[in-house]
This record gives sequence, C-alpha cells and structure tokens, in this order.
Amino acid sequence: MSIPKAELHLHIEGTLEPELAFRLAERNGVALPFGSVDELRAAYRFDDLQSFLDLYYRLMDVLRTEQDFTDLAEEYLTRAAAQGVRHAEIFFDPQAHTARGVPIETVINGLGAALDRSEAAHGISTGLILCFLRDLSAGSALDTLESAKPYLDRITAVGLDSAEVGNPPSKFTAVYERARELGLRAVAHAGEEGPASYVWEALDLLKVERIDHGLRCLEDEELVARLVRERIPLTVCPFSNVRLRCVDTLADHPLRRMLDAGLVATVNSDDPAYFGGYVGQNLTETAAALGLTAQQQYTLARNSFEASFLDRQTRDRYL
Ligand code: ES4
Ligand code: ZN
Repeated sequence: MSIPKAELHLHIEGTLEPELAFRLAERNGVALPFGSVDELRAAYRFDDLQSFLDLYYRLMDVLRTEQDFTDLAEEYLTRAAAQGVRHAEIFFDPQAHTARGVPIETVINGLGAALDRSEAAHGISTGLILCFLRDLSAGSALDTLESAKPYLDRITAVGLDSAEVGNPPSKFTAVYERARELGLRAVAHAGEEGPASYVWEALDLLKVERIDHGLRCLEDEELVARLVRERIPLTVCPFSNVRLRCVDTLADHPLRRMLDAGLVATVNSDDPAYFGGYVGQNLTETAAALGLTAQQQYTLARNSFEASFLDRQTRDRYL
C-alpha cells in the first residue's frame, strides 16, 4: 500500500495520455498530426519548457466537450487513487481552451462533474486552481478571472503557468490583487526556468502561499532562508525537471538538498502523461535515485498535506 499523499502541482491537461487523445480525436473528428499512439509517444522528447508547451497546447485541440473534460479528469483521478493520492489541487488553463472557442463553462462543468464524484468514487478530495497563461497579457488574465466569477465556489486558488522567462510575476500584480478580492488563494510557478528574482516577486507582489517548482531558489541563500523561516512550500516535480532539462538526471535533482536545507518541499507530477509517470512513481524513483531515507519520504508526504489548502481540521487528520 502506498503512503497517503496530496498532489498539489498537476496540470489536468498534462494528464492527457496518447490513448485518450486518439480516442477524443476520433470522437470529435479532429485530425492529429501523428499516425499512431506510438508515433505520438515518440514525440515526447523535449529540449526545454517551450518545446514541451508546443506539443501540450497542440494536443489539447482534442478537448472539445464537457464529456471530454470529464473523461480526462476521471482518468487522472483513477490513476491518482492507485498511487495513494487522497487530496488533489488541480490546475487548469482556461485560456488554452477559450482561445480555441471552447467556453470556460464547458471546461469547468466538465471537470466539475468528475470532481463532484471523486470523494465517493476514488476517496480523493479535490480543489481547482485556475491558472493564467503568463505569456498572454495581464488584460487577458483579468478577463478570464472575471469570466470565472459564476464558478468561484468551485475554485480554490489562482495560479500562473506557461512560458516563464520574460514573463515575470510583476506583470500580474493587479490580477492577483483582484483574485484576492474575490476570496481566492494564490500560487504561482516561479524559479522553474526563471531566476530567483521571480520567486521574490511571486512572494512580495503576488503574495502567493506556495511556489510551484522553485528550483532556482537554491541560487539565493537569502531567499532560501526566507522560504524556510516562513514555511512557504515548494511543489517540486522531479520527472518534469529532468524531461524539460532543468536538471540533468534524477540523481542530480536537488530535492534532497532542499529537504536538508529545511525547505517545505513536496513531490508532484506536473504533466504526468508527458513526463513518464504519476506522483507515486515520482516519489519512488526520486527516493531511489537520491537515497532518501524512510523518514525523508514520510516528511515529503506530510509536507504535501501541510502545504495543501484543506481546511485545518481535515488537514490535521493527515498530519
Ligand atoms: C507546465 Cl512544466 C510547466 N511549466 C510551466 N507551465 C506549464 N503548463 C503545463 N506544464
Ligand atoms: Zn507545472
């Protein structure tokens, strides 16, 4: 039996397995530029974040109806349950869908149908995190946030993802301010490919409660000291960091150094269909590659609940 854990850094669009992509392409009459599942899987070789994002956005074109989003989330929850996930805070990218003419209500209602059944069907409690694409404008992010107002009871937090370098958190200060006014919590990807200064900005300008990735915080001692002191969690994604070449190999991953420094690190899968495995596999293989102790593995699982947006009472039951 795998150890109970929360998953806090998971892009639902990144759980689109090649088999489901082909099934949805056929169902919706969408042409894919790949002849077979094997041919598609062979394309999952990336040089950096952008080369991944190009395929990630391309393949999303098969997601058209509420049922498609329900099927996508249902498949993820089934896989996550098998790996010991008890709570999942799930990112989604509304602008990647509205830009293709798929309304935000289709996305949220479709995902919501699977999430509504999740506790009963899979034993997984869930939250949704609405992510803004940082390579689009702040105005577009603000429009997206306003369009999500009818669905705020389904949304826990806002997040910030997509191409990081050149799109600093400061670009979204006003958007996050508005999200806070609407009662939403806040996270942001920072320090994946971008510099430590982006992590500072995410904390000071966006007032985020967690940092997604945060790898490059290690280049700034003062920043590490602050993250440790304030117990600001980092949602680390080892398979992703290797596949997108932020880190050479799993054995070179700084996760152990992060734990040794006292950082509240958690392990997550990011885009598991693209990066070689789900959260349990990230934990097992990273622990083996780095020689993590049983105590360190327990700490990672415990951190995942501490770092979650679960209400205190529920959270404390896992700690
Ligand atoms: C992402 Cl790995 C990663 N980084 C930034 N944005 C993303 N969107 C989906 N996966
Ligand atoms: Zn991510």
